[in-house]
Amino acid sequence: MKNIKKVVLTGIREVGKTTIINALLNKNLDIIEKVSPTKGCNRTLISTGDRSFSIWDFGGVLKYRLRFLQQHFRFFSSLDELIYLFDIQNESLLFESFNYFKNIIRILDIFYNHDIRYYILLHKADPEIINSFKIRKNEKIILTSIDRFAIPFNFKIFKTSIYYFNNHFLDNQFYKDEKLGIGCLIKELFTPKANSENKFFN
Ligand SMILES: Nc1nc2c(ncn2[C@@H]2O[C@H](COP(=O)(O)OP(=O)(O)OP(=O)(O)O)[C@@H](O)[C@H]2O)c(=O)[nH]1
Ligand SMILES: [Mg+2]
Repeated sequence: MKNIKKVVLTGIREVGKTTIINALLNKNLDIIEKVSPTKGCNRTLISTGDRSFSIWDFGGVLKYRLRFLQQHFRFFSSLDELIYLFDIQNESLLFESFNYFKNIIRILDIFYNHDIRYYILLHKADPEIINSFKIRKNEKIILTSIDRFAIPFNFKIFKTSIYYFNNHFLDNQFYKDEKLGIGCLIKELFTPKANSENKFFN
């Protein structure tokens, strides 16, 4: 039987979770499709060779977020990778986003403190604004909040955008290297090319 890894993509509403999954599935993004807010949680299976990933796309609307936290045993158990998205463009939602992040981390720390890979995406860092004052400022706000909160886990953090999407990696190393997970794949496909020098990490 295949070893299926469970990956959760989460964050508050409209941060771009479903769009990333659609890009991974369609393998190209000529146009960014309009997506509706995710209702509840959608699961997608991505298989490569002997490996399969069950990707859980958590709806970011408040009523679903409350359900995931209250019924965490249904949603967070047996987790292999957690990918948390912030919308780095939307300053007004950073506080709400960080609160949700803290709640998830607390639950994982208390109930599921095992071998999970953690990633934070500072998403919507689009090419034309990635170096702007606003993006740098929001990045600082998020990183400072994370530092203050003293997360008990080791996170990989990177700035991503759908506009960097590049599928050159899909059919190559990722499928051959059994150590690489979905967080690593997202980094490869959705960050500026210059970043991809430090390609492989765990
Ligand atoms: N500028 C910009 N917009 C993006 C990016 N990624 C996604 N979006 C847009 O953000 C909006 C929300 O995207 P979704 O993928 O539906 O967000 P979501 O996190 O799944 O939202 P919920 O299902 O409500 O939790 C859409 O209009 C996307 O086109 C990005 O990298 N940059
Ligand atoms: Mg969605």
